[in-house]
Amino acid sequence: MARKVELGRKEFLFPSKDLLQLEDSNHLLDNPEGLRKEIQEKGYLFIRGFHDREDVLQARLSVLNYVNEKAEFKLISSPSEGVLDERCGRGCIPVMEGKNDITHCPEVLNVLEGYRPKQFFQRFLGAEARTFDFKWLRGINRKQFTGAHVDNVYMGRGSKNLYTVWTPFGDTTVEMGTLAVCEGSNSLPGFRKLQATYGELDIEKENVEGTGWFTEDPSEITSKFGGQWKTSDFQAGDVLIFTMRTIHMSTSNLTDFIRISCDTRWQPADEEADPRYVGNIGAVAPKYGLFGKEREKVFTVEDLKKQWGL
Ligand SMILES: O=C(O)CCC(=O)C(=O)O
Repeated sequence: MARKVELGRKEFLFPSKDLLQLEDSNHLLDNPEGLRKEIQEKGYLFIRGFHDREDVLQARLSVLNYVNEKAEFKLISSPSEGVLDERCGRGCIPVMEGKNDITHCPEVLNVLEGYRPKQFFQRFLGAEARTFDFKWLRGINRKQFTGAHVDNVYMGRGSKNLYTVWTPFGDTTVEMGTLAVCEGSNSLPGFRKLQATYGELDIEKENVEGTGWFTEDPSEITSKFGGQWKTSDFQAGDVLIFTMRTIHMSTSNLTDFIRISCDTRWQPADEEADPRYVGNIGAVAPKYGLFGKEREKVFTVEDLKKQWGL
C-alpha cells in the first residue's frame, strides 16, 4: 500500500508516479561495463547488500554511543534505538563530519573503506581506487531533510571520474529520511542548461552563500527539466552510488529515530583528488565561500538562477 511521505517538505505517496521505487542493479555486479552504462544513463546504481549487514549495524552502534557521550547531543533512548533529544533542532550533527574520532573509528572505517567498496570500485573504475579522507557522516533528526543538488558544486576540483556512495547506517525506511535521486538528471537533454550553469558552479570559489542546494522543491526539478524521482526503504548494507551530476535530495525524517548515514567518495587513485578532502583536513581554513568566514560579495543560488534564466 502507498504511504504518505515527504520529499523535502513536499508530501507525496510512496510509491506513486511522483516518487517511484528504485530498481536495484545487483544483476550487473559481475559486469563492470554494464554497471558503467547503467550509471551513465540513469545516474545511479542501487545495490542491495553492498556492505556486510552486521558490520553496518556495529558501526551504527559505535556512532550512537559516541553521540550519547557528547552532552549536547544526548539521546533520550538506548543507543540501539537512537532517539535524539528534540532540542538538538535542525541541521546535521556537526562533530560527525570530516576526519575525526568518530568518522575514523575502526568500526566505521571497516564499512566505509573496507574490502567490499575497495573491490567494487577497483572493478567498476578498472583502476586502483581511492576514497577521500573526509567522510560526510550525518545524524538527521526529526523534520530534517537535504535539498536537491548535484555534488559537483561542492567537490569539483579533482578527478571528473568521481562517485558518491550513500550508506545508511541501519535499516532506514523512507519515513526516516532516505536518499532520492532524479533519474536521468545527469544525462537527459532537458537538464543540459542546468548542468552547464549550476552544475559547473564551485560554490566556495564563487562565494555563494547558503546550502548550495538548487531547490527544496522536488517538483521544481521535474516540472522544469524532466527526470523521475525515485527512492526506497534501505536495509543495513544497501547503498546508492551516483555521479557528480545526478540531482538528489532526501525525504524528510518523520520519525523520532535519528537517521545515521554517510556519504563517501571514490575515484581512480592516479587522478587528482579535490585537495579540500584529502590529507591533513582542516589545517588551513578557507577564507571565503560556504566554509569561510569572510565574504566580499554574497550570492545565493536563487540569485544565480535568475541570472541563468532557470
Ligand atoms: O544524507 C543526506 O541527507 C544527503 C546526502 C547527500 O547529499 C550526498 O550523499 O551527496
